[in-house]
This record gives sequence, C-alpha cells and structure tokens, in this order.
Amino acid sequence: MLNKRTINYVLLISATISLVLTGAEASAMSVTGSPGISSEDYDKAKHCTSDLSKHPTSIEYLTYFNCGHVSKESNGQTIRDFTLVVKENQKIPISNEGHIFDGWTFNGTIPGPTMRVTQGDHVRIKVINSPENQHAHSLHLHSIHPAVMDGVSMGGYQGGAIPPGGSFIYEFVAQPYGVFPYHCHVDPIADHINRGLYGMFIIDTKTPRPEMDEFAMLMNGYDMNYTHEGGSFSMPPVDKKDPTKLLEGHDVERGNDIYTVNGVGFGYMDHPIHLVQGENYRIYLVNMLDFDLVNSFHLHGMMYNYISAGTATVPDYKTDIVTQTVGDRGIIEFTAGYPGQYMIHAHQSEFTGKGWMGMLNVTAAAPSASIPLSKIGATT
Ligand SMILES: [Cu+2]
Repeated sequence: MLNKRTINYVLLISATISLVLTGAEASAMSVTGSPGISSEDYDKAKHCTSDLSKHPTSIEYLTYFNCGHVSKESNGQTIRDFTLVVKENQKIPISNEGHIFDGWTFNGTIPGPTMRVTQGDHVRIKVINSPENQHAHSLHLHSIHPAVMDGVSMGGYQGGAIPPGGSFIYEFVAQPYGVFPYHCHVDPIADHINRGLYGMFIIDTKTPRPEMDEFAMLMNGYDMNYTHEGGSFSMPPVDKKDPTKLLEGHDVERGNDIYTVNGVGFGYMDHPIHLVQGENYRIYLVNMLDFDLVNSFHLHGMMYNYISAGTATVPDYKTDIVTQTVGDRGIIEFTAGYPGQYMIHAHQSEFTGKGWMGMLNVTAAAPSASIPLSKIGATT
C-alpha cells in the first residue's frame, strides 16, 4: 500500500515521463495498464468516491468523482461498471431561494454523476429506465465508440431508445482522453436533455496529469415556464399559398429562467469554495446550457491556463474568461493567488443575475506564510 507522499512522488515521476513522450509514443502504449502507476493508486489520486450510490449535493458535486465498480480482465485491462437509473418527475431544488424544478434525472441529481475512467479502460454503463416512467430514454456519450453504443435511435439501434422498465449496457474502450458531456438523445431532444438528463464524463490520461486539487463544474440552466413555452424545435411549416412565407403561429421559443454551475443558482455564494494561496487547482468545465447560444466562465483576480476539450496535456492559452457553446468543455488550471474573496461567474450579466455566480475564498497557507510573488499567477 502506498502512502500519499509515495503516490505524489509516483505522480511527479509519471508527469515528468509524460513531458518527454511524443504523441506517437504515447498513443503506441498498450491499452492494458498505465505506465508508472497502478489503476488502484491512480484512482486514489483521483479521489474516486467509495460511495457509488450517493446523490451528491451541488457542494459535494464539486469533488464527487464516480469511477465505477472496478474489476480486471484476464489480460490486466481495467473494467469499470457504472449504473445510471433514469427517473422522471423528480422535484429538484435549483436555487437558494426555494425554486423547485420538475426534472428528469440520472441517479437522482441534475447534473447526473461525474463518471471518471482512464484511457484504455473497458467501460460498461448500464442504463435502467424506471418502469414508472412515461418515455423512452438513452445515454449518448461524446468520445469514440461504435454506432451501436452511440445512444441514438436513428438507425434502429437498441440502445437508442430504452423503453420504460427496460435497460441497456453501453460498452466500449475509453478513448481518447479528455472531458466530455453525456446526455439522453431521445426526441424531442430539447425536452429530454433540458429536463435534466445530462452530466460529465472524464477520460483521464494514462499517465497522470500533474497533481492538483480538482473540481467538476457543469454549467446549466432551467426553463421554469415549461408548460407555457415548451415544444420541440423543428423546421417551420411553409405557407403553401405563398411559399415565400411561413405559416403563422408555429414559432417555438424556449428560454432559461435560472442559470447555475452544478445545478443550484447562487449555491457557491452561500457556500464559497475554499482555496489555499499558492496551491494549484484544476477545474473540469462543461457547458450544458441550452436555448442560449453560449455560456462563459470568468475568474476574478487570477488568470488560468485553458486546455480546450481536455484533449491535450499542455494549455492552449492563458485567460480569465473562456466561452463555450452548448456541449463544449475544457480544463482550467490555475494557482490560488492573493488571499481574499473572488467571484466566479458567467460574463453575461443576465446569467449572473439569475444564478450563475459563486465565490472562491482564498486563505493564506499559514499565518506566517510568505508566498513569493512569482508563485502567484497562473501555472506556467
Ligand atoms: Cu430521455
């Protein structure tokens, strides 16, 4: 059994190795086993939860990483089994002011659980559509997999529409590494997604990224006037008397009334996220806000490195605002700077006023701590 210091050392060595590997060398590695660290020790370093059936609160969601039930193939390949249960008509608290959303959920929460695997793992996700539900559902994961595992009903695939009372196991080898959204893909998709059937799926690099404290943040929104302005998007019908015009009365407008990160509007205003000056932090950021074209993440008082889609080990650029369209995602890495309270929020005032606003509380490492100014800034 390795202690934390040993694990850190292994991670450091592994991270160093990753710097000298070329892309071709890295991709040529076997899918069985990670170089330099066992899957058990890697899972500990990832803070994988031991409570796979937990319904995390929006506070717990930050650090709730579900890495599945782990077993091994005879060739040593890691197998990860997950179970997602779909339930409709769930009453989900979505603000600090008492708003309740009539949602559909994977495992009882919006967003659904963050599932976390390592590139090359054999992944099996069993989706159970509860018998009391009224609709078929599916699981569509982004990343690479066969069409039969894509969770789309077009093409007649069994996993594209699981009837109430049914189940389906989505099975594939996890690739490539990166951050991905997952969501239901049954039509009308605007309803099936935006009732709450979505979450985050992380495929980690085989060689661990440099060790940092890590958070999951999924940006979303809620349409509370569902029965009034609901409806699915489709081609507007043509006026056959005058084909240069559309038939009147067929416009479908959808909009969000509440905006959040991790499901609860202003959740991190009431519960600021604690950081320690000089420590490095990594945020897995996914945007599942529909009906608005883009969402954004702004950090006050600090700058961060950004890795688009999480599909690289070195950042694309340094910024303090990143903009993501629906389904987009990436990795943020930064060093906590001067002590104090700092906002995180969308840089669209409508979104911030309606809930997408939180606080980071940076404290000094110790009262006598003297952090050199050179350490205060985004990681290089
Ligand atoms: Cu669905």
